[in-house]
Amino acid sequence: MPLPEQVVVHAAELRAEIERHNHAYYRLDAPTIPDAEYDRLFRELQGLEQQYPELLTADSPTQRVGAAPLKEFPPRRHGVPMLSLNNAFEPAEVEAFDQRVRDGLETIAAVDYAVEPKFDGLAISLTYENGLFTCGATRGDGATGEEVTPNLRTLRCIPLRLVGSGWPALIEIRGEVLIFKQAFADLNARQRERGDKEFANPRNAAAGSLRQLDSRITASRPLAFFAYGVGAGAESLPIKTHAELMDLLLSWGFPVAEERRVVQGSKGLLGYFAEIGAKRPSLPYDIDGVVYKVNRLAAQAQLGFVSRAPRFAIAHKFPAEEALTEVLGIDVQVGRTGAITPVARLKPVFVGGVTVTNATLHNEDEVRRKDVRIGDTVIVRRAGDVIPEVVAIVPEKRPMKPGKDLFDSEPVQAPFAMPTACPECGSAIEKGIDEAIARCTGGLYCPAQRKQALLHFAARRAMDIEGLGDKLVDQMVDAGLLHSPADLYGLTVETLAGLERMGDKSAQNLIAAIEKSKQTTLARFIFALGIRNVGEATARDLARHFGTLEALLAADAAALQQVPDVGPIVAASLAAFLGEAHNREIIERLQAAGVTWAEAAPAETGPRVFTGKTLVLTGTLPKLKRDEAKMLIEAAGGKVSGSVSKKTDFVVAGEEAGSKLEKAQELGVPVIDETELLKLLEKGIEE
Ligand code: 9MJ
Repeated sequence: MPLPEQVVVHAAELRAEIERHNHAYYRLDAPTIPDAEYDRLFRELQGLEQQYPELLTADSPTQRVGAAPLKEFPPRRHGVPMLSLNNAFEPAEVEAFDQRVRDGLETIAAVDYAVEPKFDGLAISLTYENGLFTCGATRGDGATGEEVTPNLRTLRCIPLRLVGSGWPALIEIRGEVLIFKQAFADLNARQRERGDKEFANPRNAAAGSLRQLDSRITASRPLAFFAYGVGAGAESLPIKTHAELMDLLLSWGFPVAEERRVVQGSKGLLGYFAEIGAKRPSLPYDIDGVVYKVNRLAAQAQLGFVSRAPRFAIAHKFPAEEALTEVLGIDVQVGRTGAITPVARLKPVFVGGVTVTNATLHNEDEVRRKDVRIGDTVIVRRAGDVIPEVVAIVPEKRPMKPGKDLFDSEPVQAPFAMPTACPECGSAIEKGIDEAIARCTGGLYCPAQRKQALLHFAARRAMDIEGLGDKLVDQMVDAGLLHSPADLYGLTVETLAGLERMGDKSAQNLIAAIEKSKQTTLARFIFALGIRNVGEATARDLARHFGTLEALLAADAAALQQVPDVGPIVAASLAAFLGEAHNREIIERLQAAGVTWAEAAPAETGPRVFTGKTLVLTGTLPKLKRDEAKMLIEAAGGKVSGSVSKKTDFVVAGEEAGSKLEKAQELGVPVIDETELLKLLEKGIEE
């Protein structure tokens, strides 16, 4: 059917009107029309779009109701990494932060800080291309997240098209998805009525709602969003401060914190902390602290980054919440690397937004120092998503045997004693000299370590084997089917189908997921091996440095320490792991089973392409300001130096480059221009 002009116009009018009502309802909390009238407009637009499918646009409000379920979330590499923030808890730490900032900026004057609440939700990145929302992703590991675009489309407070003007062709908006307190209470009431499981707290509910393969479920959840930053595209904004950035985001249609402000110096920071702390109970959403950011963007660039967090910002967290409860028992848990952790089993208690039934006692010395015994009343602390811990006992409440008077009674329970053998496998428990942590010496012989090693191996950020959960791993290890990760690749549908609660279809799915995991990256593979002290970031650094597994396997402790960020401890863990014949055998079997990766794939070169590299900037770059270029290079792990030497890896030269360019040419240091710099930042260095 041809598309009549007046239909196009009418659809555009309907869309504009619906978005206006959305804005009034969801953003201003001031509905402008009755629900029934809104529904009528919405259905009219839906009807038109059904009749003329070519009318449908990506930014139509009808697209907010959810789309057909996905099979999985595709990975999404962020244009600029999503940073995390360092934390401060005490005023002295805030003062130290302010001092570092002033030292870095070489000023004694009070620094202007943009301050804002710290939303307790989950961080996401929204990509807009020519003003149109095209992609949204979770933070993930900071470099790569999961794409959840259809889910984010359902959030009425996220603009599908930017309003106003002045945005670059491509921009990443950073912010937090959360659920307001009242909406959370209503959601849980609904869950209860339906007999569905209730959510522990708004943060979990928000995270669970956003990670739905079926976006229609997300659409039914009351998710909200606040913007607080920009990733890619920041360099071309006509602004000088973070406060201006927030105003700009607001003008484009994003909700931003009303409580944002600019204050001066550490006094201003602490004053704001006290003010928001007092307001916290009456805020409509949960916050777990406040965030301080150096206001001037040029100053931010000058301060740069340390590791994966900016030096120009810090999160000042509220104190953890505490509650009293009773110790029902003390067990020890065996971790993935054999670490033995004493754990207090507690009478369930609601603290920091969740019901806590276990709390860590950290290690033997801690239990002894705190003298925690069964039957004791204890103070339990939980901060944010940190593991709950026992802070102290309440001595007056300790159960005592009857005595002739107060001074003649003794505790009912003896002090806690660490077992000398692993409760899971019976192997000896050993503690190195000067080590706080005791370890089971059983290695992969210990089923507890084996189970966790397998779960780690299969984890999303490791080999990403979907469907291999803890119940299944427990069963397979107990049945003797799995001794090491390499055994996973010998499993068949028939073997699996014999397991409890495992239908043919689930067995096939799991085998398919295992098969799919064979194609991986070197960084993921190294991380998946579960080597002590080798986390995701170190695994990536190792992959990038060595390029091939063979080179890594051939490296000794000294060669390992050549890797940026690998110190003696990490090098020793790696050397110990690689020195074990059975670990090498597992690696060989995994490769023989077909686990493979593209060597030096761009994904592994990662966004931190300049780790360990020193660059020198000279002349005027066509697009980037000097401090913007510096910030990008530092965000990619590199250092910017003021002078050229033999150690310089690249000189980035612009217009009117002078003596530094000559020096580079003299020393044979590679010279690149801005375009090449940007290309390297995006694609990585081919070495
Ligand atoms: C939260 N969670 O509210 C940042 N955040 O800035 C605010 N988080 C942040 N800023 C840089 N307000 C990295 C994270």
